[in-house]
Amino acid sequence: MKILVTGPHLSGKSTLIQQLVKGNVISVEVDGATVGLDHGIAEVLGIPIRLFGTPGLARFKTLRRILSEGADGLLFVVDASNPDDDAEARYIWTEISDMMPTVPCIITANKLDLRKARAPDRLRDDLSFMVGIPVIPTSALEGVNVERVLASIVMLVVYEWSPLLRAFEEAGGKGFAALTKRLGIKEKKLRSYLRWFELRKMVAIDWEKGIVKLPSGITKLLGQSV
Ligand SMILES: Nc1nc2c(ncn2[C@@H]2O[C@H](COP(=O)(O)OP(=O)(O)O)[C@@H](O)[C@H]2O)c(=O)[nH]1
Ligand SMILES: [Mg+2]
Repeated sequence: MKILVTGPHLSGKSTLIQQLVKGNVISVEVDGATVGLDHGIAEVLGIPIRLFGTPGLARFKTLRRILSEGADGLLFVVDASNPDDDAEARYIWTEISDMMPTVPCIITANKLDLRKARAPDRLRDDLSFMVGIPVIPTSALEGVNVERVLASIVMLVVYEWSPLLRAFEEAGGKGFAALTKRLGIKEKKLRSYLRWFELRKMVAIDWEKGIVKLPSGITKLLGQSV
């Protein structure tokens, strides 16, 4: 699974990714500002989650576009303590929601440890684009709520794909024919779906026997998403 971490410059994206991948991160920076990207692999219930942090400066739009390709979910990091950055947050939001209009998203109201940090409701008043999107307050610096943010976005992505994943869970052991029948699609289409999920490590496939299994973490998350 691939998750894009974006938001304005200095909102805490790199810090958040560092926390989530426990230091195993590749960063490209100059004077502490990410110019290229942050990348690391986190884990939720044994499912590897590839995190890609983008640069937050307006001029890095092309890089954000490239990094957004194939992303299954979005974490949008806002500095809750700094209203001066709201305009930039709006700008990046407009750009990214244009690039990936349909992927599941969570907003983190970061820097909650600072006295000036706005509570999620206050932040919603200031940033109207947040309407209808789940917000989780975090302190990336102190590691508060960071695991919850990751678990929540993974949950949303699994929920997004739950009709297909449920079909794989229920009929995956009976061969591809059972799945094509159940889903009402041709085998070629089924195979392309399966390759897509396999690439994201959301299914395990025995291509010769035509057996599809879900990793235990996915089964668990499916059980929680009713
Ligand atoms: N107080 C506080 N500072 C933070 C938090 N997250 C990040 N920072 C600081 O904010 C600055 C920018 O963070 P960074 O992760 O580099 O931001 P990025 O540009 O979005 O990648 C750094 O000095 C961080 O230490 C937080 O939750 N609380
Ligand atoms: Mg950074």
